[in-house]
Amino acid sequence: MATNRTLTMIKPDAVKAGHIGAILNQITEAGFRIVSMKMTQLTKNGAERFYEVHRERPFYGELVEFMSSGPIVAAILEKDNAVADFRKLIGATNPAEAAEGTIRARFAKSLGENAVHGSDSDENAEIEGNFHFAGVEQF
Ligand code: 3AN
Repeated sequence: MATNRTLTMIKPDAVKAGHIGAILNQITEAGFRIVSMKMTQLTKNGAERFYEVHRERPFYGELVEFMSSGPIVAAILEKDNAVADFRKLIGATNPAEAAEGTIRARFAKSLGENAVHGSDSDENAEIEGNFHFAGVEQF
């Protein structure tokens, strides 16, 4: 069980706005090692599967449409206490509530288009990492 790993996605809004480099810089400056990384685009079906846990939430359809609307950058990140530390680095889900200097405070537009994803548990980090990357792509 990879308890020191998390999965991030730089979402379509932040990719479109040209923030890939700045976000990756903030992530590596905070001490995360990049284990795997790729630029890709989720299909609608892929986004539905990735966000399966949110299927019953009212924003599920909107979330799937948005996440499959353009390219993303997916990455597995490694650091002690990765899941919790990364969620601290990205800030609250709603950028209006995200602490100053966090990735969402700096780059996110709205609650729905909030620049980055971060796994919410070690268990989901492993599932989400394996969703995007084969074993031989995890360095
Ligand atoms: P987080 O990404 O901070 O873990 P979750 O897991 O509650 O937040 O939600 C997953 C994603 O669903 C969020 N990143 C956001 O893009 C979207 N989302 C969450 N709440 C809403 C909402 N009320 N309206 C629209 N989209 C939402």
